[in-house]
Amino acid sequence: MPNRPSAPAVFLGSATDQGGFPEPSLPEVAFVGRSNVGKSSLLNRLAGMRLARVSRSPGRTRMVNFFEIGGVHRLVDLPGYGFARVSRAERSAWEGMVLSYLIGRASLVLNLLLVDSRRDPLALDLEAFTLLRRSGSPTAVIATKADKLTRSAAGASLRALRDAYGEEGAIPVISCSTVVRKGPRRPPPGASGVGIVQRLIAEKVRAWR
Ligand SMILES: Nc1nc2c(ncn2[C@@H]2O[C@H](COP(=O)(O)OP(=O)(O)OP(=O)(O)O)[C@@H](O)[C@H]2O)c(=O)[nH]1
Ligand SMILES: [Mg+2]
Repeated sequence: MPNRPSAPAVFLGSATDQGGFPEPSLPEVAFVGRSNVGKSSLLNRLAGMRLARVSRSPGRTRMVNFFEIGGVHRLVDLPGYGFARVSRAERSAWEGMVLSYLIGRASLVLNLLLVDSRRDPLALDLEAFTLLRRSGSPTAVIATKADKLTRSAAGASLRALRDAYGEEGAIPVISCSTVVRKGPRRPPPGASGVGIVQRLIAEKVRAWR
């Protein structure tokens, strides 16, 4: 998959339930993770353009958003979890929405669980991981914002996350950063992560059907 798709990336639409989801006619990659973890930022980097809204205030993505990339595959931005001030009803609405997408979606070829590199595995992340495993599609864990760590701290974080999620190498755990530093400075930790994720997506998309 080239860095910038030749055909444009387009927003297909948002939905909160199965009735609103597009036909499962192209392979799809789901982005799951805590609010503010960096889902929309990674999605935009992979699309090569600003498609999904990136915000400082958590909890902006409240629907399932579908983006089509080059007419070849789709990136699916799921609402974030774990933001403050959410009621029990809102939480179960979130779970219902995410499960209605994940379970039985024939076109789902890869789940990306995004977790913050700077934090130990959180209970909510482990719960989301369990949910993703129920989808029956392969999952990879993306450790985001690695640029905020020193190289050695980023290495230690990756080891801890591999212990928590890696299932002894069965689940890829990829350190990632979406910031682009200009100039001759050494690239930040995680700089090569976007390319690794891109190759993983390309592999799953190719293998579809
Ligand atoms: N330093 C750094 N900041 C990042 C990175 N990725 C995202 N951010 C910042 O983190 C904040 C949240 O990013 P989003 O991509 O909007 O996060 P999200 O997971 O889509 O959030 P919700 O839609 O609320 O669930 C923004 O201020 C981003 O600029 C990264 O790799 N490095
Ligand atoms: Mg978002």
